[in-house]
Amino acid sequence: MRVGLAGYAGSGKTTLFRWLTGVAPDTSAARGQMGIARLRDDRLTWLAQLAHSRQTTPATLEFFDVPGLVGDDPKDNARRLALLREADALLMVLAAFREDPVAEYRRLTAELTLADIEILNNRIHRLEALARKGRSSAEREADERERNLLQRLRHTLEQEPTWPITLVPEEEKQVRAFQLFALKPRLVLLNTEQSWPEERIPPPLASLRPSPLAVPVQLEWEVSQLPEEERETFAQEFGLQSLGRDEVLRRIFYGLGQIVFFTMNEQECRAWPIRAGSSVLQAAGTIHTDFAAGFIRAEVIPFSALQRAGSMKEAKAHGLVRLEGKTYTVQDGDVIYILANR
Ligand SMILES: Nc1nc2c(ncn2[C@@H]2O[C@H](COP(=O)(O)OP(=O)(O)OP(=O)(O)O)[C@@H](O)[C@H]2O)c(=O)[nH]1
Ligand SMILES: [Mg+2]
Repeated sequence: MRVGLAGYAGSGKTTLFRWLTGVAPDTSAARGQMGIARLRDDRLTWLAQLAHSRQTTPATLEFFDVPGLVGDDPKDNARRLALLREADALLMVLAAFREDPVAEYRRLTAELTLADIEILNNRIHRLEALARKGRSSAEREADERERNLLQRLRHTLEQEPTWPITLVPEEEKQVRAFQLFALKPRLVLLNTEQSWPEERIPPPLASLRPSPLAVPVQLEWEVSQLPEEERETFAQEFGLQSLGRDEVLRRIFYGLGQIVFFTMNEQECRAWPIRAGSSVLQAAGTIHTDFAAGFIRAEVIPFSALQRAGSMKEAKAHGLVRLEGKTYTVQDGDVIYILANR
Protein backbone atom coordinates (compact mmCIF):
# COMPACT_ATOMS: atom_id res chain seq x y z
CA MET A 1 0.00 0.00 0.00
CA ARG A 2 1.18 3.44 -0.90
CA VAL A 3 0.79 5.90 1.99
CA GLY A 4 0.77 9.56 1.01
CA LEU A 5 2.02 12.10 3.55
CA ALA A 6 -0.52 14.92 3.61
CA GLY A 7 0.08 18.18 5.41
CA TYR A 8 1.26 21.77 5.34
CA ALA A 9 4.79 22.81 4.45
CA GLY A 10 7.15 22.35 7.36
CA SER A 11 4.87 19.98 9.32
CA GLY A 12 7.68 17.40 9.40
CA LYS A 13 6.67 15.07 6.56
CA THR A 14 10.14 14.71 5.12
CA THR A 15 11.67 14.21 8.57
CA LEU A 16 9.11 11.47 9.20
CA PHE A 17 9.72 9.96 5.75
CA ARG A 18 13.44 9.77 6.40
CA TRP A 19 12.98 8.27 9.87
CA LEU A 20 10.53 5.60 8.70
CA THR A 21 12.13 4.58 5.42
CA GLY A 22 15.81 5.41 5.91
CA VAL A 23 15.76 6.99 2.45
CA ALA A 24 17.71 10.24 2.18
CA PRO A 25 15.36 12.98 1.03
CA ASP A 26 15.90 14.47 -2.38
CA THR A 27 14.97 18.10 -1.88
CA SER A 28 14.73 18.69 -5.62
CA ALA A 29 11.94 16.10 -5.91
CA ALA A 30 9.14 18.52 -6.75
CA ARG A 31 7.00 15.62 -7.89
CA GLY A 32 7.43 13.74 -4.64
CA GLN A 33 9.56 10.85 -3.50
CA MET A 34 8.92 7.20 -2.75
CA GLY A 35 10.46 5.13 0.02
CA ILE A 36 9.84 1.66 1.36
CA ALA A 37 9.68 0.59 5.01
CA ARG A 38 9.82 -3.05 6.04
CA LEU A 39 7.50 -4.20 8.79
CA ARG A 40 9.26 -6.04 11.54
CA ASP A 41 7.24 -9.05 12.65
CA ASP A 42 8.47 -11.59 15.22
CA ARG A 43 5.92 -14.08 13.94
CA LEU A 44 7.69 -14.15 10.59
CA THR A 45 11.04 -14.88 12.23
CA TRP A 46 9.47 -17.76 14.15
CA LEU A 47 7.88 -19.23 11.01
CA ALA A 48 11.08 -18.94 8.99
CA GLN A 49 12.89 -20.97 11.62
CA LEU A 50 10.15 -23.58 11.66
CA ALA A 51 10.25 -24.01 7.88
CA HIS A 52 14.04 -23.62 7.56
CA SER A 53 13.32 -21.06 4.88
CA ARG A 54 16.28 -19.79 2.89
CA GLN A 55 14.69 -16.40 2.49
CA THR A 56 12.45 -14.22 4.68
CA THR A 57 10.34 -11.49 3.12
CA PRO A 58 8.55 -9.04 5.42
CA ALA A 59 5.49 -7.01 4.55
CA THR A 60 6.25 -3.46 3.45
CA LEU A 61 4.63 -0.05 3.42
CA GLU A 62 5.42 2.43 0.68
CA PHE A 63 5.61 6.06 1.71
CA PHE A 64 5.08 8.90 -0.71
CA ASP A 65 6.49 12.23 0.46
CA VAL A 66 5.24 15.28 -1.40
CA PRO A 67 5.80 19.01 -0.94
CA GLY A 68 3.31 20.29 1.65
CA LEU A 69 0.55 22.81 1.14
CA VAL A 70 1.47 26.45 1.53
CA GLY A 71 -0.78 29.16 2.90
CA ASP A 72 -0.69 31.64 0.07
CA ASP A 73 -0.37 29.81 -3.24
CA PRO A 74 -3.67 28.12 -4.06
CA LYS A 75 -2.55 27.36 -7.61
CA ASP A 76 0.50 25.37 -6.63
CA ASN A 77 -1.48 23.77 -3.80
CA ALA A 78 -3.77 22.25 -6.41
CA ARG A 79 -0.73 20.71 -8.11
CA ARG A 80 0.64 19.43 -4.81
CA LEU A 81 -2.70 17.89 -3.88
CA ALA A 82 -2.95 16.26 -7.28
CA LEU A 83 0.30 14.39 -6.61
CA LEU A 84 -1.21 12.97 -3.43
CA ARG A 85 -4.08 11.41 -5.35
CA GLU A 86 -1.75 8.64 -6.46
CA ALA A 87 -1.64 7.38 -2.85
CA ASP A 88 -3.89 4.54 -1.63
CA ALA A 89 -4.15 5.98 1.88
CA LEU A 90 -3.35 9.24 3.66
CA LEU A 91 -1.23 9.90 6.71
CA MET A 92 -2.14 13.44 7.79
CA VAL A 93 0.92 14.98 9.44
CA LEU A 94 0.02 17.88 11.76
CA ALA A 95 2.61 20.33 13.09
CA ALA A 96 1.50 20.09 16.72
CA PHE A 97 4.92 21.43 17.75
CA ARG A 98 3.97 24.85 16.43
CA GLU A 99 0.19 24.99 15.96
CA ASP A 100 -3.16 24.02 17.42
CA PRO A 101 -3.60 20.56 15.90
CA VAL A 102 -7.40 20.73 16.02
CA ALA A 103 -7.50 23.89 13.89
CA GLU A 104 -4.86 22.49 11.55
CA TYR A 105 -6.74 19.21 11.17
CA ARG A 106 -9.95 21.07 10.31
CA ARG A 107 -8.16 23.22 7.76
CA LEU A 108 -6.45 20.28 6.09
CA THR A 109 -9.63 18.20 6.03
CA ALA A 110 -11.48 21.12 4.45
CA GLU A 111 -8.82 21.48 1.74
CA LEU A 112 -8.99 17.81 0.86
CA THR A 113 -12.78 17.93 0.75
CA LEU A 114 -12.88 21.07 -1.39
CA ALA A 115 -10.44 19.54 -3.85
CA ASP A 116 -12.73 16.50 -4.17
CA ILE A 117 -15.82 18.64 -4.58
CA GLU A 118 -14.12 20.54 -7.38
CA ILE A 119 -13.46 17.30 -9.24
CA LEU A 120 -17.07 16.21 -8.76
CA ASN A 121 -18.36 19.60 -9.93
CA ASN A 122 -16.26 19.49 -13.09
CA ARG A 123 -17.54 16.06 -13.99
CA ILE A 124 -21.15 16.95 -13.17
CA HIS A 125 -20.96 20.01 -15.43
CA ARG A 126 -19.46 17.90 -18.17
CA LEU A 127 -22.30 15.38 -17.88
CA GLU A 128 -24.84 18.20 -18.00
CA ALA A 129 -23.23 19.53 -21.16
CA LEU A 130 -23.36 16.07 -22.70
CA ALA A 131 -27.04 15.79 -21.85
CA ARG A 132 -27.74 18.75 -24.12
CA LYS A 133 -26.10 16.98 -27.04
CA GLY A 134 -27.49 14.10 -29.05
CA ARG A 135 -26.94 10.99 -26.95
CA SER A 136 -28.39 7.54 -27.42
CA SER A 137 -30.87 6.55 -24.77
CA ALA A 138 -28.43 3.99 -23.36
CA GLU A 139 -25.75 6.66 -23.03
CA ARG A 140 -28.20 9.05 -21.51
CA GLU A 141 -29.22 6.49 -18.93
CA ALA A 142 -25.60 5.77 -17.98
CA ASP A 143 -24.83 9.51 -17.72
CA GLU A 144 -27.89 10.01 -15.57
CA ARG A 145 -26.85 7.23 -13.21
CA GLU A 146 -23.34 8.62 -12.92
CA ARG A 147 -24.62 12.12 -12.29
CA ASN A 148 -26.91 10.92 -9.51
CA LEU A 149 -24.03 9.11 -7.86
CA LEU A 150 -21.71 12.13 -8.08
CA GLN A 151 -24.37 14.48 -6.75
CA ARG A 152 -25.04 12.16 -3.85
CA LEU A 153 -21.31 11.99 -3.12
CA ARG A 154 -21.00 15.75 -3.27
CA HIS A 155 -23.89 16.10 -0.87
CA THR A 156 -22.23 13.64 1.55
CA LEU A 157 -18.94 15.54 1.38
CA GLU A 158 -20.71 18.78 2.28
CA GLN A 159 -22.05 17.23 5.51
CA GLU A 160 -18.72 16.62 7.30
CA PRO A 161 -18.93 12.84 7.00
CA THR A 162 -16.79 10.28 8.81
CA TRP A 163 -13.83 9.16 6.73
CA PRO A 164 -13.38 7.29 4.57
CA ILE A 165 -16.67 7.19 2.75
CA THR A 166 -17.51 3.68 1.65
CA LEU A 167 -19.34 2.85 -1.55
CA VAL A 168 -20.70 -0.43 -2.85
CA PRO A 169 -18.15 -2.06 -5.21
CA GLU A 170 -20.00 -1.08 -8.39
CA GLU A 171 -20.16 2.60 -7.38
CA GLU A 172 -16.56 2.49 -6.23
CA LYS A 173 -15.56 1.26 -9.67
CA GLN A 174 -17.48 4.05 -11.32
CA VAL A 175 -15.60 6.81 -9.49
CA ARG A 176 -12.21 5.09 -9.14
CA ALA A 177 -10.59 7.13 -11.89
CA PHE A 178 -11.17 10.36 -9.93
CA GLN A 179 -8.90 9.12 -7.10
CA LEU A 180 -11.01 10.95 -4.53
CA PHE A 181 -9.40 11.63 -1.15
CA ALA A 182 -12.76 10.91 0.46
CA LEU A 183 -12.45 7.21 -0.39
CA LYS A 184 -8.92 6.75 0.95
CA PRO A 185 -8.33 5.45 4.46
CA ARG A 186 -6.74 8.15 6.59
CA LEU A 187 -4.82 8.36 9.83
CA VAL A 188 -3.72 11.45 11.77
CA LEU A 189 -0.19 11.82 13.12
CA LEU A 190 0.50 14.71 15.47
CA ASN A 191 4.10 15.78 15.17
CA THR A 192 4.81 16.95 18.72
CA GLU A 193 7.77 18.77 20.26
CA GLN A 194 8.09 16.22 23.10
CA SER A 195 6.57 12.84 23.87
CA TRP A 196 2.86 13.14 24.60
CA PRO A 197 0.85 10.73 26.72
CA GLU A 198 -2.17 9.57 24.72
CA GLU A 199 -4.53 11.46 27.07
CA ARG A 200 -3.04 14.73 25.88
CA ILE A 201 -4.47 14.38 22.37
CA PRO A 202 -7.37 16.88 22.34
CA PRO A 203 -10.90 15.39 22.38
CA PRO A 204 -12.12 16.06 18.84
CA LEU A 205 -9.01 14.33 17.49
CA ALA A 206 -8.84 11.63 20.19
CA SER A 207 -12.25 10.35 19.15
CA LEU A 208 -11.25 9.87 15.51
CA ARG A 209 -11.01 6.31 14.25
CA PRO A 210 -8.37 5.06 13.65
CA SER A 211 -6.93 6.72 16.77
CA PRO A 212 -4.33 9.40 15.99
CA LEU A 213 -0.67 8.89 16.84
CA ALA A 214 1.43 11.47 18.68
CA VAL A 215 5.10 11.25 17.72
CA PRO A 216 7.95 13.73 18.36
CA VAL A 217 9.32 13.14 14.88
CA GLN A 218 12.34 15.41 15.00
CA LEU A 219 13.45 14.00 18.36
CA GLU A 220 12.94 10.43 17.18
CA TRP A 221 15.00 11.14 14.11
CA GLU A 222 17.84 12.69 16.13
CA VAL A 223 17.94 9.79 18.58
CA SER A 224 17.97 7.26 15.76
CA GLN A 225 21.12 8.94 14.40
CA LEU A 226 23.11 8.45 17.60
CA PRO A 227 25.37 5.48 18.22
CA GLU A 228 23.36 2.68 19.85
CA GLU A 229 24.98 3.07 23.28
CA GLU A 230 24.12 6.78 23.55
CA ARG A 231 20.47 6.53 22.61
CA GLU A 232 19.12 5.61 26.01
CA THR A 233 20.91 8.45 27.84
CA PHE A 234 19.82 10.98 25.26
CA ALA A 235 16.23 9.74 25.28
CA GLN A 236 16.07 10.05 29.07
CA GLU A 237 17.56 13.52 28.98
CA PHE A 238 14.86 14.72 26.56
CA GLY A 239 12.04 12.79 28.17
CA LEU A 240 11.55 10.75 25.00
CA GLN A 241 9.13 7.93 25.67
CA SER A 242 9.56 6.35 22.33
CA LEU A 243 7.01 4.07 20.74
CA GLY A 244 9.89 3.10 18.51
CA ARG A 245 10.01 3.04 14.76
CA ASP A 246 8.71 -0.52 14.41
CA GLU A 247 5.68 0.21 16.58
CA VAL A 248 4.88 3.44 14.72
CA LEU A 249 5.04 1.54 11.42
CA ARG A 250 2.83 -1.19 12.82
CA ARG A 251 0.20 1.32 13.95
CA ILE A 252 0.23 3.05 10.58
CA PHE A 253 -0.13 -0.28 8.79
CA TYR A 254 -3.03 -1.59 10.89
CA GLY A 255 -4.56 1.85 11.38
CA LEU A 256 -4.89 2.21 7.62
CA GLY A 257 -6.78 -1.07 7.39
CA GLN A 258 -4.12 -3.56 6.33
CA ILE A 259 -3.44 -7.01 7.80
CA VAL A 260 -0.87 -9.71 6.97
CA PHE A 261 -1.08 -13.36 6.17
CA PHE A 262 1.89 -15.73 5.90
CA THR A 263 3.11 -18.32 3.42
CA MET A 264 6.05 -20.57 4.09
CA ASN A 265 8.16 -23.27 2.52
CA GLU A 266 11.85 -24.11 2.40
CA GLN A 267 12.44 -21.57 -0.29
CA GLU A 268 10.77 -18.58 1.30
CA CYS A 269 8.81 -17.47 4.32
CA ARG A 270 6.79 -14.39 3.57
CA ALA A 271 4.40 -11.89 5.15
CA TRP A 272 1.86 -10.56 2.65
CA PRO A 273 0.00 -7.32 3.24
CA ILE A 274 -3.66 -7.35 2.28
CA ARG A 275 -6.69 -5.18 2.99
CA ALA A 276 -8.61 -6.26 6.10
CA GLY A 277 -11.78 -8.02 5.04
CA SER A 278 -10.26 -9.62 1.93
CA SER A 279 -11.25 -13.12 0.93
CA VAL A 280 -8.79 -15.99 0.67
CA LEU A 281 -9.37 -15.89 -3.10
CA GLN A 282 -8.03 -12.32 -3.12
CA ALA A 283 -5.13 -13.50 -0.97
CA ALA A 284 -4.40 -16.20 -3.55
CA GLY A 285 -4.45 -13.57 -6.29
CA THR A 286 -1.96 -11.47 -4.34
CA ILE A 287 0.51 -14.36 -4.37
CA HIS A 288 0.01 -15.24 -8.00
CA THR A 289 -2.76 -14.67 -10.54
CA ASP A 290 -2.59 -18.41 -11.39
CA PHE A 291 -3.47 -19.23 -7.79
CA ALA A 292 -6.66 -17.22 -8.05
CA ALA A 293 -7.58 -18.66 -11.46
CA GLY A 294 -7.00 -22.26 -10.43
CA PHE A 295 -8.09 -21.91 -6.81
CA ILE A 296 -9.42 -25.10 -5.26
CA ARG A 297 -9.12 -24.61 -1.54
CA ALA A 298 -6.85 -23.16 1.11
CA GLU A 299 -5.29 -24.77 4.15
CA VAL A 300 -5.45 -22.20 6.94
CA ILE A 301 -4.11 -22.08 10.47
CA PRO A 302 -3.86 -19.00 12.72
CA PHE A 303 -0.27 -18.21 13.68
CA SER A 304 -1.01 -18.53 17.40
CA ALA A 305 -2.45 -22.05 16.97
CA LEU A 306 0.58 -23.14 14.96
CA GLN A 307 2.95 -21.70 17.53
CA ARG A 308 1.17 -23.53 20.34
CA ALA A 309 1.23 -26.80 18.40
CA GLY A 310 4.94 -26.31 17.73
CA SER A 311 4.97 -27.77 14.22
CA MET A 312 2.76 -28.19 11.18
CA LYS A 313 2.73 -31.95 11.74
CA GLU A 314 1.42 -31.59 15.30
CA ALA A 315 -1.08 -28.97 14.20
CA LYS A 316 -2.45 -31.31 11.52
CA ALA A 317 -2.57 -34.22 13.94
CA HIS A 318 -4.78 -32.14 16.23
CA GLY A 319 -7.04 -31.00 13.43
CA LEU A 320 -5.99 -27.37 13.76
CA VAL A 321 -5.43 -26.82 10.05
CA ARG A 322 -8.73 -25.94 8.42
CA LEU A 323 -9.76 -26.32 4.80
CA GLU A 324 -11.41 -23.13 3.59
CA GLY A 325 -13.29 -22.23 0.40
CA LYS A 326 -12.77 -19.07 -1.60
CA THR A 327 -15.17 -16.86 0.37
CA TYR A 328 -13.30 -17.31 3.66
CA THR A 329 -12.28 -13.92 5.13
CA VAL A 330 -8.54 -13.83 5.85
CA GLN A 331 -7.59 -12.97 9.45
CA ASP A 332 -4.41 -11.22 10.52
CA GLY A 333 -1.74 -13.84 11.18
CA ASP A 334 -3.29 -16.65 9.15
CA VAL A 335 -0.72 -19.06 7.76
CA ILE A 336 -2.07 -20.07 4.37
CA TYR A 337 -1.31 -22.78 1.84
CA ILE A 338 -3.22 -22.47 -1.42
CA LEU A 339 -4.29 -25.62 -3.25
CA ALA A 340 -4.69 -24.74 -6.92
CA ASN A 341 -4.84 -26.24 -10.40
CA ARG A 342 -2.02 -24.88 -12.45
N1 LIG B 1 10.59 21.81 16.73
C1 LIG B 1 10.34 20.87 15.84
N2 LIG B 1 10.70 21.09 14.58
C2 LIG B 1 10.42 20.15 13.65
C3 LIG B 1 9.79 18.93 13.99
N3 LIG B 1 9.65 18.20 12.86
C4 LIG B 1 10.19 18.93 11.87
N4 LIG B 1 10.66 20.09 12.34
C5 LIG B 1 11.37 21.15 11.60
O1 LIG B 1 10.52 21.68 10.63
C6 LIG B 1 11.25 21.92 9.44
C7 LIG B 1 10.60 21.25 8.26
O2 LIG B 1 10.61 19.86 8.41
P1 LIG B 1 10.34 18.93 7.15
O3 LIG B 1 10.33 17.52 7.64
O4 LIG B 1 11.24 19.25 6.04
O5 LIG B 1 8.86 19.39 6.79
P2 LIG B 1 7.98 18.99 5.52
O6 LIG B 1 6.63 18.69 6.05
O7 LIG B 1 8.64 17.94 4.73
O8 LIG B 1 7.92 20.35 4.71
P3 LIG B 1 7.63 20.55 3.13
O9 LIG B 1 8.45 19.55 2.39
O10 LIG B 1 8.01 21.96 2.87
O11 LIG B 1 6.17 20.32 2.97
C8 LIG B 1 12.65 21.39 9.65
O12 LIG B 1 13.51 22.46 9.86
C9 LIG B 1 12.53 20.54 10.88
O13 LIG B 1 13.71 20.66 11.64
C10 LIG B 1 9.44 18.73 15.34
O14 LIG B 1 8.91 17.68 15.73
N5 LIG B 1 9.74 19.71 16.22
MG1 LIG C 1 9.21 17.85 2.72
